[in-house]
Amino acid sequence: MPKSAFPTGPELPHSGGLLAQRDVLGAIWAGPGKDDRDRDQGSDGQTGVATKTRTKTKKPSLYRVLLLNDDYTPMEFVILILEEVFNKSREDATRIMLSVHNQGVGECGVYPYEVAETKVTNVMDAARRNQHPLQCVMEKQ
Ligand code: TYC
Repeated sequence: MPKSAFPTGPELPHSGGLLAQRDVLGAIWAGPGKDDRDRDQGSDGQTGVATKTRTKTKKPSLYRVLLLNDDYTPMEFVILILEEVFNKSREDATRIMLSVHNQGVGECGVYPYEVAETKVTNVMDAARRNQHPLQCVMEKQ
């Protein structure tokens, strides 16, 4: 609200505070307020109700994709999966593979639901085709 829009002064009795007082004075002296503006005449001279559309801005939920360790899947296969499916560099892929090998589980990336689901499916399909017991899961972040 611009500072000069409404006169300021001592509060009126029973005014409900300075804000309410300003609203009353504003309605008398400052022309239509924001609620009145909705029913103004447009350029066609007709009175109508302006509607506002709210842009949909819901963020998609994110899912963490995890690789699980096992004793049989070759390290090189896991590195290839991280490079091909998760677009990691060889250095990052090696680091993540070793982290899974040592910690039991490790994060490959965080994605919207359908992207995460596709990556899990691609990993599990590649593991099955190559007869490795590698497991890949997703969890809500
Ligand atoms: N532990 C496996 C090995 O010693 C390597 C491995 C790493 C397997 C990561 C799975 O997600 C995995 N060959």
